[in-house]
Amino acid sequence: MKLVISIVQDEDAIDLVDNLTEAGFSVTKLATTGGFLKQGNTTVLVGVEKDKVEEVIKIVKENCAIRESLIESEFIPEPTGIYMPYPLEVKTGGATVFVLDVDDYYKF
Ligand code: 2BA
Repeated sequence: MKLVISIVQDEDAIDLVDNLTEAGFSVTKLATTGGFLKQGNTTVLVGVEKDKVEEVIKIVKENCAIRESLIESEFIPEPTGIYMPYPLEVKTGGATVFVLDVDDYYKF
């Protein structure tokens, strides 16, 4: 048995958990915080048989792909003196995934 641990952005977590659940996987969702940015993220735990790991990773990839979004950054002064909003491209999404061996598994 394997434990797939996926650290994902909060905005991707709901769809990810829904799709994993619909595909028949048992899922635990933890509210976590990244050590570098100190911002909230979500850690999703899925215990599965070895032959199902690829399917779990595929669902994570589908729901947490890195994508670019446009946000409006600070207002930048134009030569005319008017302050205009300046659109900025930022990357969102993405996942950090660990696959661990599970020595023992009990349910009481
Ligand atoms: P990512 O590498 O995509 O990591 C996103 C989040 O995944 C991390 O949040 C952390 O919660 C988790 N994570 C990533 N690698 C891990 C690992 N080896 N072990 C345990 N958890 C892990 P943050 O720590 O807040 O990092 C957010 C983003 O900041 C990272 O995105 C990376 O682009 C950057 N980053 C992280 N540590 C850095 C460092 N020491 N120097 C420069 N940039 C760093």
